[in-house]
Amino acid sequence: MRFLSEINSPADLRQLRVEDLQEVADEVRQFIIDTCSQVGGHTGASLGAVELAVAMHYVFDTPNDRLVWDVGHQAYAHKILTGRRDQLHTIKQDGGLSGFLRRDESEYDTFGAGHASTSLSAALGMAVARDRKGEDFHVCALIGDSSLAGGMAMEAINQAGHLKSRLIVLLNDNEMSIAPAVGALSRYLNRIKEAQSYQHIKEEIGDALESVPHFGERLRRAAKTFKDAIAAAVLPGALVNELGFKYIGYVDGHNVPMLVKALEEAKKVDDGPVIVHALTTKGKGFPNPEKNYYAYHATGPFDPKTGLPYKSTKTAPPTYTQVFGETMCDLMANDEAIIALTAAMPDGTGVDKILEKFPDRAFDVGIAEQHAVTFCAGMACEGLKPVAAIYSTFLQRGFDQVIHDVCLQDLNVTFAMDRAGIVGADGPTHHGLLDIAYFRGYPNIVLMAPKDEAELRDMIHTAIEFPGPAAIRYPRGNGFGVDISMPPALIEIGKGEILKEGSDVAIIAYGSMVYPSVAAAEMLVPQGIKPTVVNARFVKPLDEEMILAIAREHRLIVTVEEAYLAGGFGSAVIELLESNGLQDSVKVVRMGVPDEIVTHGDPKRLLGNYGLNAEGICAKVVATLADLDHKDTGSRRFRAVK
Ligand SMILES: Cc1ncc(C[n+]2csc(CCOP(=O)(O)OP(=O)(O)O)c2C)c(N)n1
Repeated sequence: MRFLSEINSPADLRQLRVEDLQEVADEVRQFIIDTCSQVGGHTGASLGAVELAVAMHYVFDTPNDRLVWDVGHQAYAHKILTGRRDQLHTIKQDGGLSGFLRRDESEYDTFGAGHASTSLSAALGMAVARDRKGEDFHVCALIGDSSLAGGMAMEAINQAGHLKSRLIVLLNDNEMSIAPAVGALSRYLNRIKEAQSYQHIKEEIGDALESVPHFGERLRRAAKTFKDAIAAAVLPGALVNELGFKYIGYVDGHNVPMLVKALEEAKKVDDGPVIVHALTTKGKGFPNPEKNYYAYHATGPFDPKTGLPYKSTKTAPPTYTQVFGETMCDLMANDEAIIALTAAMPDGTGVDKILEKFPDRAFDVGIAEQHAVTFCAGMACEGLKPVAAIYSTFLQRGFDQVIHDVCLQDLNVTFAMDRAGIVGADGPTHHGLLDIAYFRGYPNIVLMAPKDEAELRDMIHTAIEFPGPAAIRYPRGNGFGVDISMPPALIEIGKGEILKEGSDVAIIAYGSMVYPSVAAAEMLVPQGIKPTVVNARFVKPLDEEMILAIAREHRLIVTVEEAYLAGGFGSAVIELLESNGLQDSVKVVRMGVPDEIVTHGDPKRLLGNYGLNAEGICAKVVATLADLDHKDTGSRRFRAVK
């Protein structure tokens, strides 16, 4: 590495000549390939943005000038150039660098990211603050073509054009989301590209006509009027003229000197926002002859020579995501009213298989969770049975739409909330820990969580057939390998399942915590403790009858959930007991995630930190029973003394 080993901050980069920057980019790209081949990561997304990062840190006086990245998954080159090169191999791992951006990780990470389409709003806020304070730095937001189509980004564009704030937007246009980009905006960006090549052709034609003897100039003028009329229809008119943005582009996003020139031009625009349109290739330089962008947006470890993933020899049970996709295909084959949706995560949610099999009844709406929810509501009004498969964390975006558009109108929409719980390497922005709390407060939504993949099948069927809103939460990763060959069956709404009957303690578990609770019970029995174990299945409606009966028969209830405790499943149990005057007759201990931000890293370790595994649940039961015994003896002794 001729240059990279000497670059410890962007200031070092800025000492170099423009002519050397392409080589710097090559070195950064190789460094990403070498590192990601060992530890995995958002390889393809980051490889596509190498030259953009080099050019931005060269042109802008970072960190004084503010760079605002969208999502942050593509920012590995930015991390490398801003003093984090030697920690890149720790990315997304316990105690290592975040896979996204965090203000507390580096002063160059001006705005935390992880969810899409935030950069323009944040950058505009910074630009407005700068102007109010009378300061003079540049603000440059980098955003991908798919994130640009997200609602928030559109709202920011609307305001930026109106305010005429000095703001630079670098558009990283690779025609890809995680899957191929979808939507009219993506078509619009293509039109810009076509229009520009058209402009080129137009000039060539003009030149050719001019050279016709005698009539040349007349011909050229006539052609110009006609061609201009067409050009006006396809040039980037909407963004530039109507929305108040200046436009520089398009630029080859892998040519650093060209990018530097374009960004230098953008810096000169001082009377409003300007967009620099860079064309990039996702996964540029990835060592795989097959152009499978879809697979290398993010990768696990891979062979740096072939780009092929290191194959695991273990055969694992299917993931919840796969089971969801397959179950939906089974159900959709028998019921034409069922529709499947994803918001830009076809492979992540299993909707890719549905899109293949039922292209007319499955939609990828792009990074548009809010729209996805209300789009479902509209379809439900007309008698369809839409199922929106959206990660728990991303459905936070559609909260109001779920309440206002779906629940309030009691519409039959099913929410399949994948990645509910602790997701691990992606960290705080991606953990799905809030969905119970954010939905539980609304009266008519049914909330459920399966104990395993077979129950997931039943719940999908149950939720779709339930005539009102229903949501199912299920975790990231593999199921337990249970039999899933049976056709999905309906489950009685609001009915839990007693898995083991005991008398000393009742462990009432929700969703992913049922199997660990069963395992904990097996560890308790040899210690002379007789546990009851319940698969709650529903947090709304709760199986009130069963829980109240359990409360009357046990002195200790332990609730277990993979979610924030505040407003969660355990809270629902306590509220039920309180409403029935049982709050003092049974001790309730709630296990779940406490009131703190959960970091990134190995999901097993993270769950273990909160006692959310068999050992932790067992230990909690043993300690609480010992405590109760101690208090009992204490109060007996106290009564005896009296
Ligand atoms: C609100 C939200 N929805 C979905 C995602 C998942 N996601 C992460 S990156 C990505 C694709 C982004 O595409 P684009 O903006 O074009 O950037 P690229 O990866 O192509 O560089 C998606 C859908 C997210 N991070 N946030």
